[in-house]
Amino acid sequence: TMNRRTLLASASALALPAAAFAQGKAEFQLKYANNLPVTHPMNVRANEMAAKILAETKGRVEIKIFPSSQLGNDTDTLGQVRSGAVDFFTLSPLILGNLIPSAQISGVGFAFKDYGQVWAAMDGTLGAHVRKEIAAKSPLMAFEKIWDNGYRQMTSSARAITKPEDLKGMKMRVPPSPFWVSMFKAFEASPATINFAEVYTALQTKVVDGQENPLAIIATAKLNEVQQYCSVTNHMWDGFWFLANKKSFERLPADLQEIVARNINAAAMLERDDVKKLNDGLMGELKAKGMQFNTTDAELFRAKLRAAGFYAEWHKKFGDEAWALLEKYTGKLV
Ligand code: X2X
Repeated sequence: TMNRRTLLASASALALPAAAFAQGKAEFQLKYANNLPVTHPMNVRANEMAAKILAETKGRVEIKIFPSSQLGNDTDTLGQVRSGAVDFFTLSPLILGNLIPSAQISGVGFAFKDYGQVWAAMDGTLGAHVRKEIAAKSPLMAFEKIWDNGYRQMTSSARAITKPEDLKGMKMRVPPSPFWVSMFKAFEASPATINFAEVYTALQTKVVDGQENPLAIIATAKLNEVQQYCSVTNHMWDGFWFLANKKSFERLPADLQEIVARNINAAAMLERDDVKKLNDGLMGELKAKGMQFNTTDAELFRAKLRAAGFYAEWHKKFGDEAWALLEKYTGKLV
């Protein structure tokens, strides 16, 4: 039998406010699913956020967190949040692209030069444009502040990727998103869409040779155990829209909606700081664990995308108006 200490330790490892959920007495019990390990800042901040919401609503709103794709992979969970079986879900704008194609615009390769541009755009009119599309064209809504994932880097078990030619024919895992497939086809890699829940195993069994993710994910999901090389490409920025099933959220009285929304957005701001610090500081730690790093010349990769017609194709798909919203923050892209 578990003693009290073991119980507490396992409860905190699951990132659940144990006392509240053990009782399950809240008037509104909401499920929040995500695809990341409990140790990632997203879950650390979400856990604090849920505790604050429980306290501020005097126990009326309980948010139960399901990390690590416990309720299913991203494709399944997107279905569940659409139907209302799950109430909240954090998802990359690019995977959301399966439902709302225009959401993918924040993933354009080498678009945002720095975080100044990222937050100006996503907290500004580009983000507002995407959130409006989500609310208008799906049963979902996105809270105002997007959560950070970070700038993505390429890893491989086959060879170091130092120039675009190294990607030629390489079996690369990409998240399930038309935009990601298009980008890695433009690099002449051989992209395979695999949900994050299956990535570690796919890399371990060499179903694919490589993948791309920010260092915070590589470290917390321990992908360095199955990937030897890491190429600092910063080929795109990625975030997570904090999505709600509209009906679930609207069931809450207005005063509770305000408390929930305010705490979700405040947690996003804290998570952004954590993720930036983590991504900036992890290279040394991963090197010490045996990962080999190399730098790359971004202009070579960008030129490859340009030559493949990647920017022209997506400019056309997103349309002039949306593309202008992006370039308002990034400057001319091509
Ligand atoms: O699936 C991924 O690679 C991840 C964790 O970065 C996303 O959710 C997009």
